[in-house]
Parts: sequence; structure tokens; C-alpha cells
Amino acid sequence: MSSEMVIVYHRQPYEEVEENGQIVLRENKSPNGIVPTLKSFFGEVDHGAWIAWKLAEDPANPDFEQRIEIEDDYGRYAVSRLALSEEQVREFYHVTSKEAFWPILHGFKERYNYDPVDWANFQDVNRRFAEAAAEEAAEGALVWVHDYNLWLVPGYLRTMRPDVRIAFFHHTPFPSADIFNMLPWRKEIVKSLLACDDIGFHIPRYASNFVSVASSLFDVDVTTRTQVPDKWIFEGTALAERAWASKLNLDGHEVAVSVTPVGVDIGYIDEIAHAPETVAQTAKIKEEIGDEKLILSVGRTDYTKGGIEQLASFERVLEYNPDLRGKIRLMHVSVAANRNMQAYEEIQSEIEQIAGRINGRFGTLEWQPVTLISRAVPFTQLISYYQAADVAWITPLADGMNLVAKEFIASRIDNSGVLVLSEFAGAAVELADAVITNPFSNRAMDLTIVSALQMPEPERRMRMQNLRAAVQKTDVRKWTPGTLELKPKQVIVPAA
Ligand code: GDG
Repeated sequence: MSSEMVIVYHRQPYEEVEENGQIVLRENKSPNGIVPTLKSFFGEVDHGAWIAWKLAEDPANPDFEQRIEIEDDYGRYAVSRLALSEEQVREFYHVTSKEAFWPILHGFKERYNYDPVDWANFQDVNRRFAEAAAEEAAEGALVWVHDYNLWLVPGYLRTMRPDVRIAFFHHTPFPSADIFNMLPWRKEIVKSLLACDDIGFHIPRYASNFVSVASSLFDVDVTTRTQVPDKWIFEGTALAERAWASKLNLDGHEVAVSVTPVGVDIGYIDEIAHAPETVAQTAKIKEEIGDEKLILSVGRTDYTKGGIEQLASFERVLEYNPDLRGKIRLMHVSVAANRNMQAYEEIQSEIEQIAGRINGRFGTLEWQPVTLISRAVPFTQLISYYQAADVAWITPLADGMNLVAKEFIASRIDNSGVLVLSEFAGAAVELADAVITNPFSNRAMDLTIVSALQMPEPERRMRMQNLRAAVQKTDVRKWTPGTLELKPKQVIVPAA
């Protein structure tokens, strides 16, 4: 009961690696900067806490080190690790979260599979996260819970600790009631979220969807506007105010529904982009590419990321534009994050098949149209690829935000390069100067990539300058737990 800030995030805030037969903790330099950003909140309090899970062969083993204390550059904090067995992880994460929730959140009804869900296990794991948070939180602490796999935490935590302030952030899209309400556990989930003080989303559309879902299930009192155009938040000072928040009231408890889009660590990327090693690496890639134009695509292997649709578009472009053969090259970085899951393995093998087919159909001894990279590339190298690319082709079918698009822009210290971005990435709301495309339309996909390759230099520069100004607005360091302040405001009562 000593931490003023508690982060509840399913992954641990560092990597455990074996060195000389000993397990040591290593900084998890998550490239999207979210883990370091969350840890940096610990610098503003005397003591923080992080709740995550850790795989344990035998969760009942008394030797399992459940709680560790850390003191590092970020501050002093405890990491409380819930011991989960392989079976519990499979049920909670791979089945319930990835097979039932993930497709619904991204609007893929046909992939939704709820029969195998073990709801009691999901409740149990969430309850344990809440118990651990309740144990760590100081009186009035701020507890910040992340993502759908921890949806039930706020409800349990509110009962255990009515004094704490709870914020919840969704990293994914949030669908309309027609889709969300397919989840049989919809009421339990939404009721838990309504126990928060703030529920955060990347863009206004997801927030309004949440408001309408809550209104479809409960007799909530909505005290401010529910509908605003997506771009409203980025006009004027609206973002700085973070004031869009709708207020929902259920049975006397009020919760703000806020919009706090996540950005990238611009300073960190800028530093890498200017480093002499990066400059040399970028020059080497450009030399290898020579006169060809490089199209770069980066994303996790996931049906939501639209890799298959993109490769199909590239194949059509080569088929119908013979003049482009030998002149363009697609580097497709598709890293599998969810190994051993059938749906993801199928996508990976389909991607490999199409890439192989394109290379077989159009490749020559001198020219290979598609380079497929399925292993994680070191982040510094990724920055060099971002810098060497003529076009970044980011076309998810659905994506909460998409940080790759923002990383690409932050890397372009040369003010060049074209971003082709799906209108279904949350980032499209902020990045109006990207070439916006619709990955569900073959025609739109093929036309936009060809026009991006042909864009005249002055237009490229102008768009990139505007894009660079746009990403500054949401630098990850400005990210907050919605409308909540880290420390409760001190009410100073004047002496009588
Ligand atoms: C979820 C939401 C939302 C990718 N390949 C490599 C590599 N990456 C890094 C990128 C980027 C990160 O992975 C992916 O971030 P995204 O935002 O694009 O996507 P998700 O992982 O799906 O994240 C998403 C995000 O949460 C934040 O709220 O934007 O919508 O789905 O940082 O750089 N990094 C390295 N090598 C690779 O090969 N080093």
C-alpha cells in the first residue's frame, strides 16, 4: 500500500535474459516507447508499482519470486508478477483475448470464436491483477490499466479499493454497438469499465462508439456531447485541453470518456536518425537500391494489418504497369508476434506464398520485386529503412493508431518520403497530409501506390513538413492518463 502510481499492463516492464547462467533484467527498449513512457511516470512519485504476468511452470511453487523492487533511472517501483501456468496464459491471452476480443474490436465478425472461451479463467486472471493492484496502491493512488485483456480489472478493483482513481486506456479501435454487443459478456465488461474515473481512446470515433455501446446496455446519463468529427480534436488547442471527454454517469458514479492519442518518442528517434552509424547505414541501403524506388511496409503479422491485400495490390501494379518492372521494390517487414496460433501462422504462410509468386512471376536475375523479412529488425536498422524508403506503405484494415506511420515521419529528418496510409488506421485522423487509401478497394490501393511513386518533389516536401508538424503534437511524452492528474489536486482550505 505504498505506490502513488500503479501501472497494470500485461507485459513486464523489462526483459529477463540469461547471462552466465543467471537471470538478469534488461531494459525492454520497446521501440514504440510505450513501456519506457509508462515507467517514466514513476519518476514523478516517491514509489510506483507495475503489475504484469509471468509464466510459471508451477504457479503454486513457493520459490516463485512474485514481487521485486527496482530502483533505476525511472525511479523506485515494485514489479508484481502474477504466476500464470501455460494453460492459464493460453486461455486468458491466446483464446479469450486474441480469438474472441481482438476480432470483435477490429470488426472481423467472421473470425470471432467464442465457443472455446473459458470465462471463469478470464475472470480469475483479471481478479488477480486487481488484487495485486489493490495491494500496491497507496490511499488515493492513480491506477492506470491498459487494454482489453484486462477489461474486468476496474470493476474488481473499485470494490476492493473505492478510494483509488482508475484510468483505462484502449490501444485498439472500439467498434459500434452492433459489433461489440456480439460479445456475450458485454454487460460485465462495460459495467467494469464504467467503474473507472477515465476511459481513454486514440480517436474521437472510438470514444463515441464506446458511449453508444454503454448507452445501449445501461441507463447511463450522458452529460456532454457524444458525437464530434474525428478531426475536431486536432484543431486549435483542443488536444492540449484533452477536453473532449464525455461524462457518463451510472448510479451516481461519473466517468470521463477521453481522447488521448499515443505518439512516438520524437527525441529518441531523432537522436537515432542523426547518429553517424544510422547515416552510414542509410547510405548503404540507398546504394544497394540504386535507381530503383523502395516501398517499405512494416507491421506485425496479423490479419488486421492488411499484408495480404497489400501484396495482392503490388502484384496487380506490376501486372498492369510493365514499365514499373525492374524499377520498384517492395520490402515487406512482417514480424510474427503471436507464434503457435493457427490464424497467425496461416497469414504468415499466405504472405510467404504471395511474395514467392510475385518474385516467380516478375523477378529476373538482376531484380527481385519483393523482399520479405519475417524476423524483427533492430530498431536502429528500421530507422535506416524508414529513411531510405521512397514510400512507406501502411495499409491496415483496422488499427487503433499505428505507430509505424509516426515512426516513419519522425525518422524523415530530410523532409522527404511519401506516406500512403489506410483510412482505417487511427493515425489517419491526425495525418491528413498522408496519401490516404482504402485497403478494401483494389482500385484505391493500386492508384494510390502508383501516384505516391510519381509524386513530384515539391509536393512530397510540403506534405512531409506538415506530417512532421502533426506528429509533434502527440509526442509520447505528452501522453496522459486521460483527464486524470498524476497527483490529486491539493485542496487548500483557508484558515478560519
Ligand atoms: C497496438 C495497436 C497502436 C514492427 N516491426 C519491427 C518493429 N516493429 C515495431 C514498430 C512499432 C511497433 O512494432 C508496432 O506498433 P503499432 O502501433 O504499429 O502496432 P501494434 O503492435 O499492433 O500496437 C496499435 C499501439 O498498440 C499503441 O497504442 O498504435 O494500433 O494495435 O513501434 O516499430 N520493431 C523492430 N523491428 C521490427 O522488425 N525493432
